[in-house]
Amino acid sequence: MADVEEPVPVFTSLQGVYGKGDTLYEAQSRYQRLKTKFFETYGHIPDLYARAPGRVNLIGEHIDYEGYSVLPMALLHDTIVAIRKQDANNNHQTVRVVNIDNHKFPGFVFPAEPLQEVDRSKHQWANYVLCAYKGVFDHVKAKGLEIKTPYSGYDILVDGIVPMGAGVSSSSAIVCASAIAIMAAEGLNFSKREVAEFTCICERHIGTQSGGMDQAISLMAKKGVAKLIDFNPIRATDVVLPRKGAFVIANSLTVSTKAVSAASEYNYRVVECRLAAMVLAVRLGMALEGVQNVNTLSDIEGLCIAFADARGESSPLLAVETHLHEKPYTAHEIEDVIQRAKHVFSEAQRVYQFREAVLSSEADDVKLRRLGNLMNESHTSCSKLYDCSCPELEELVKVCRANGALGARLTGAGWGGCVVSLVEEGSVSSFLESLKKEFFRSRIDSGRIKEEDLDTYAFASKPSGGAAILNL
Ligand code: NG1
Ligand code: MG
Repeated sequence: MADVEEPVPVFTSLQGVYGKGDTLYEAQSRYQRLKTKFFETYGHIPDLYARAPGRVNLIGEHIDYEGYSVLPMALLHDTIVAIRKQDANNNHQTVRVVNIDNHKFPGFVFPAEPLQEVDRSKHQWANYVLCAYKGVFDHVKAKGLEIKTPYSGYDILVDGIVPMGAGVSSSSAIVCASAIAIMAAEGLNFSKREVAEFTCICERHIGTQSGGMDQAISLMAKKGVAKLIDFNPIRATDVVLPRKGAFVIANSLTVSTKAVSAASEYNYRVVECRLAAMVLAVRLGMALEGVQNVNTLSDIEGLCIAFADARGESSPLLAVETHLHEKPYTAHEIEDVIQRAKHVFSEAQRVYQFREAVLSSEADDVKLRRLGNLMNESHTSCSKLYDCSCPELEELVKVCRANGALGARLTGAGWGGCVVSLVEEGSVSSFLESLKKEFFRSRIDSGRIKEEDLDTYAFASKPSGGAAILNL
């Protein structure tokens, strides 16, 4: 059975999920605290727990929603959820959602009604749980399974340590963890692929027309390897990274408020890409009935390649150059659209080049340089062609490169959030020291962040494992 067709794993202890040593110890105290707080809040202990990790995307930015493969790895940072199904004899079934940090994230009560709409006009953290709740039952319904009424309610407690608004997918961590918790509380277990698909769809109720990278890696991650994620259908292939390399994640401290203001930027990009795809389809001779079904640039890649091949070249970029510049669209009118399409096609190629470099038999240091160069090219393309960077990200990328990063790029949607750098394993601590001096020091001195929190803003990470249900 392919990995993606396996059910979401169920563990009876933390050992299978978290590493030994400090991390396991920290995990133990987090789960213990969750249990205690659950009892204090609801007067019962939870039925079960679920966890889902955040991720860092190594390469392949803003191309998942265009149907192209991406290459992320899961972080150890995760969201954990404790859940209990409310007693069946209670006539007032509700979905109660509380956060362990209830000062910052106040609790909510929703009616136990899985078909309710998510109110986008009020951006509140518990909407992510509501999306998951809706997603599980939309999926149950889509499968033709019976949903018993009256609907059962749940008591839910959430503890997330994935940095927020940082492009490392705190949103999908909470959606995926909540979804598998509700699924398990209902006695259901769908395959990782199914959960990845329906959580991608249900997270869109937040308001962004996102692709499926974050949910897919959160569910399909495997300890020690990054994953090449393909879409339509979702597949996940192990990518074993060179041992001598390490990835360092550093936060630009500019929040990428994608679910609020940057949502429009993100959604514009989705629309611009669709526009580019439709114009290219028409230009390349597709019949109008066909054009209606064109949604993404990957839908018309075949046409682009056929066109380019006829000219003796084989890149979809040639079709972009030739066809998107022609009248009646003036270059000015369509400039953005051309740039977006160029980014998507070239970024899609870089993902495969990255994977090829990883698989090549070259020495580790040669490999690492190639990977670093691809990451740098990816950043330039995001910044110049896709226009999803910001001054703080540019500054941080520069600092990373000047201090030994073999490659450094924005990760996640951009417009703020984190930079991921590839550095040699042996120089991780000196690299972190340099970032502290050259980027974070002034921000600590000005009181923007606290020195003791620095390791939540800059850290090295190895690929960690995927989402799991825990019967502790
Ligand atoms: P972040 O910014 O990490 O939430 C978003 C999308 C991804 C992908 C990246 C850009 C969501 C849930 N995720 O990630 O699907 O498109 O941007 O590559 O919106
Ligand atoms: Mg997100």
